[in-house]
Amino acid sequence: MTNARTHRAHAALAALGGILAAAAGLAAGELAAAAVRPEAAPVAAVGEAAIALAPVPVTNWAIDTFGTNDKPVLEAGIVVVLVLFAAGLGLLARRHRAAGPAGAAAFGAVGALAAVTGPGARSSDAWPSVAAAVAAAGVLALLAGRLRAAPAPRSDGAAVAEPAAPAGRRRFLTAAAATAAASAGAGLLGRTLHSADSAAAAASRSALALPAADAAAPPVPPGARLNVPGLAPFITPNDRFYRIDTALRVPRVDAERWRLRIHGAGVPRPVTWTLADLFTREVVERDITLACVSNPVGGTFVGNARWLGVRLDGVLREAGVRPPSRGGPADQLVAHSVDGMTLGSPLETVMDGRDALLAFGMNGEPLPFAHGFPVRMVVPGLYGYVSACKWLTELELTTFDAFSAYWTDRGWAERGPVKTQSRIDTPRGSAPPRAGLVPVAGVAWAQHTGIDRVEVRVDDGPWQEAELAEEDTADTWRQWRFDWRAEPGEYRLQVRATDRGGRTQPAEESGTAPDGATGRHTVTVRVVDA
Ligand SMILES: Nc1nc2c(c(=O)[nH]1)N[C@H]1C(S)=C(S)[C@@H](COP(=O)(O)O)O[C@H]1N2
Ligand SMILES: [Mo]
Repeated sequence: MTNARTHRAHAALAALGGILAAAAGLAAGELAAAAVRPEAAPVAAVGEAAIALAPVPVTNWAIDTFGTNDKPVLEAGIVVVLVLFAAGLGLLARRHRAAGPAGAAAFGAVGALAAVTGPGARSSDAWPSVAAAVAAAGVLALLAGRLRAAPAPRSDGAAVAEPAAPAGRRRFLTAAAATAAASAGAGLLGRTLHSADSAAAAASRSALALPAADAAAPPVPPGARLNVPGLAPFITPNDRFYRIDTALRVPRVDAERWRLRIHGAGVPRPVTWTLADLFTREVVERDITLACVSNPVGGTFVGNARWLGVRLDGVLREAGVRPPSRGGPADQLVAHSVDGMTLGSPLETVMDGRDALLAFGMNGEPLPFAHGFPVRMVVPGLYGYVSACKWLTELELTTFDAFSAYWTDRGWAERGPVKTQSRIDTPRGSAPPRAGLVPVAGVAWAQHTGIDRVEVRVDDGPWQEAELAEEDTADTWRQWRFDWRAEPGEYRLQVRATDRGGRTQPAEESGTAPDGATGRHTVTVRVVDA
């Protein structure tokens, strides 16, 4: 082997040592997290912190770019940074014995800090990161020590013929292989312990028999569904329903262990409910369209489902809660989730008689884990971020002055009534329509107000009225269609909706922050020869 090649090989081994030390750290962290709390695992904790600290434009960019994959992309990014850092640390540790422990401590401190400052964190959440740092430092010391026994060639280029070198390298490789195996084993064990918990939760979900509705929703009127290929289905299937939340790992709550506590300002009778308690109340079924404030004009963060649950106002009233208009001291209802998230709703709105629900069923099955199993809130007419708390565990009565919820803290509006919106689902760029009669179709929504008119415009032509599908309820979106006689060419199609209050969507375009996007969805369509 030439001198330079030996040198490179030695450096590669040192970098490998660093990476293996990091792997051992992560595995130890994973194992400790299984004992403490899955969210406290170092990568998960750093990921949660990154989500919490990211400025709103960055989160929006991530959601726009990666959609629902934003979280795996983030975790992968953290691991890549860690691997690079660890490789560098491995190189440094060849010369400086203190580098390994110092670097591991630094990373452990970042993990621990992220873990204890996350939403819903406890001080014990630091332990997995501490365990990770100790394991990483120990492994790095061991591997770097072995490598020092296999010294690199002198940089003056003098020939090396140190008999110890091959033996040292062999000992390094043995230790490296043992570390890799032990890390894989510990990591797997951690994951297995974690998945035993989630298996119990999954079993509780499969075993759950939803109660029948005392007040069933009438069937969706046949006229509410327009049969146009490419148009979003009137009811969004659960596996196609958008998902927006900050949870890197979807919380899996065991239905048997679930509790809902109601307490706070003006609650004379704080109560704690189990799922079985909720099931004994009057069970209602409602079709409600849920929309995200981060939905850009024309976007897909909106879906319509048939929810099964109990009325939120009834549950609150039973606990003695009065809305501000009846002299109650609280004006904000803060929903807490098992992962520490807080969402604040205007109490007056959720108690004004609309069908605000504590929902446990979604389209005929228990809520999927990703959509809040076992119980979430759904409030028609409010964006999800101020109402639709998933994995709900606590309802706290307070005031907007006294408490600022998670998104409000990050610059989003304190109150989030939905804005009237419409979307063109077809035609869209991918499949150019043929000249002739082209069906243009989409959905429009103004929950709890209702949609009264949808109009379409071709280029700068006049606004033309679209055909509206029959309304299911004022809380659901409404499909529409417009038959367009089109010649070959390129066109701009635009849509606007008018709600039951007579308000037409404004032309002014504004971004999603702080209180929801405005503007009219516009698509460019190329019509080809028939
Ligand atoms: N616990 C928890 N609940 C949450 C969120 C969250 O991050 N954590 N996100 C909210 C937001 S911003 C929206 S738009 C809706 C989305 O609900 P979905 O994922 O079921 O579509 O959930 C809301 N409930
Ligand atoms: Mo949202």
